[in-house]
Amino acid sequence: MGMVIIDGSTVRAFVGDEEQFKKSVDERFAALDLNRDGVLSRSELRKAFESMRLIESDYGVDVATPPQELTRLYDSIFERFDGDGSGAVDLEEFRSEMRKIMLAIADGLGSCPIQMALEEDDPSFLKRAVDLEASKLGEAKP
Ligand SMILES: [Ca+2]
Repeated sequence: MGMVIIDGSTVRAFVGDEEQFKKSVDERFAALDLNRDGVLSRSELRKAFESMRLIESDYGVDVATPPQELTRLYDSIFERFDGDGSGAVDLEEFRSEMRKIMLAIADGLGSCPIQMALEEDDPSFLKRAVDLEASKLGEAKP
């Protein structure tokens, strides 16, 4: 486990890197589409959020949250993702909502860096953002 410093610009650079961001989001979508029907169902999306740890870190939910409340929360997230109300989230909807969420995180972080503990194989998008920044810094060195 390593400690990394992350701020809004790290996240914004990741979202702004069309190729990297799209690749990360598309990979995640494919991994989450468990029955491979090309869309995310309510339960697939719920699993997504459980695995991404976005809920704990970004929605401020702690482990003591009652199950009914969590279900309500996941329902409201699903409805946000399912922009056209079709009952399933397609890749376009997933991309656009992930972009909004990451930008909201960036705004939340602002220019005030926070220290985060990340596992080397951490699957979160924040880890991707940090890796991308690190690789760019690496390239900039003589
Ligand atoms: Ca599916």
